[in-house]
Amino acid sequence: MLKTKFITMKRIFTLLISIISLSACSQLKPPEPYGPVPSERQLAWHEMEYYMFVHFTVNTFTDKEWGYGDEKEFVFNPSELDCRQWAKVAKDAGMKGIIITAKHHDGFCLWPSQFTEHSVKNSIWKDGKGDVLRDLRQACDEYGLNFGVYLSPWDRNSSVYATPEYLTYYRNQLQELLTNYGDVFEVWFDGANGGDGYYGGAGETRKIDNKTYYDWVNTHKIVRELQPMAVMFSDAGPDIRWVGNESGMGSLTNWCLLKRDEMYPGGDFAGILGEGHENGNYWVPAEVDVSIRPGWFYHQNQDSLVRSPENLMELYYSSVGRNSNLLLNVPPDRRGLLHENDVKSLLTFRELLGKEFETELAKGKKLNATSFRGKGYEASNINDGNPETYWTTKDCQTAGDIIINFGAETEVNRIILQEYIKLGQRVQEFKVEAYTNGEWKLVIDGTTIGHKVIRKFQVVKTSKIKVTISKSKACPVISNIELYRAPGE
Ligand code: FUL
Repeated sequence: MLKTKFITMKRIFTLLISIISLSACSQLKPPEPYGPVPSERQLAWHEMEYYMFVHFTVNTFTDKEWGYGDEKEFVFNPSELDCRQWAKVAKDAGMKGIIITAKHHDGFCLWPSQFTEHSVKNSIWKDGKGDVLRDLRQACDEYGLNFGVYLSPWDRNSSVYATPEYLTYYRNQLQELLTNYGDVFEVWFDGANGGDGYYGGAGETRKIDNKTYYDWVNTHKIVRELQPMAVMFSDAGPDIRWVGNESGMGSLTNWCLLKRDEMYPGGDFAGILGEGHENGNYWVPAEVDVSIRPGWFYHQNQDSLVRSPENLMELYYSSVGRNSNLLLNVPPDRRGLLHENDVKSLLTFRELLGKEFETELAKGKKLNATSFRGKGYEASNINDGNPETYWTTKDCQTAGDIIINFGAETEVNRIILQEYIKLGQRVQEFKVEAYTNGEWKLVIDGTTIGHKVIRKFQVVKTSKIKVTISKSKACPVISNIELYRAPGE
């Protein structure tokens, strides 16, 4: 009798223990991913944030933006071409890679493609033995930069453009680029398409149907097969999307999500691309492409129109600061070098950027959250320098706040916020407040966060900053918050 009683009690006890540990366990499990999440290649791309675009071809020598396709190969003749100079400048400027126009709309190839005569192999440069892509690859390796290619789908030189045969030609070229030049981090598919051109001497207008002509699905397969880590850019993805303008403006509300199936490259979607789709079913983040000069290609008469370091800073805030990557075009001149004015501006901007984010103010300070998920998900994770840790709440909570206590009156005017995007983009609304004269005062408010948001505000002197996630699709997951006092007001 006593024995049975003992066994029953033991059973109840064991049951209780397992219920307790189960609920504790389930509470401490990380949140489930919400909605689409980035692929490994997209995560690597997000980390890059800022890299160089290089527009260089026959246009550099003919002073054009769009070559007609009839340019003689000999016009391409840089006197001092030095890809190492480009790479050194990119590195010193804090950039993480270079994407080059391997072929622009004029069809001229910067590498000796075996599928056309319209390339460097028939130029005077290096007696036709040169290969800009090879030189750039080597320079990128030397300076630890990633390497990417732009291969214009529109080809105004090709006699077969607008026929099915052109697709084979285009894909052959893509294959050359993706097999002979090492790892490629991004393949840039431009959206400009069709129109008049040389087309092997026909000199006519050729129109194609953007939706069907290029059969993108099968072209994409080539990239996936040959360069699995490369992201593909176009105005409709598949991996990275155009931001919808060429003026350097990312959107304040910026979802990394897109209803990609409803779109196609070269379509009329510019109005949608800034914000993306809140309920998009694919992860397709935005890239801001913009030139340091008015043109994409070098024109001597624009030497005095290079963006100032301060202007580049504005671009940085409106791109990287708005959950986008910044692809900044710096076109080499006829020597084949980045012009002195451009270099000066880039390097001064780099210095300014260093000063802007010199001392992080939240480091080592006391952090509190009104609520958090449990052990392992504390507020202190948002400032531990580890991108893999984060603060989050229980699954049922879709709002929450974190207070950063400086311990003394401190001047602040910049904030960086990051979501842990491996679990999806969740935050819909946030606000930042400062504790002044005994009350919380609004400093800034915003909508989406995503990979990164950097916001400026007027200097506040405060002992505490509160970051509130006021609306989120699911429990907010914040991996990083930084605060700064940048020079100036
Ligand atoms: C556009 C092109 O037409 C421009 O020439 C430039 O290459 C820009 C980046 O993309 O669509």
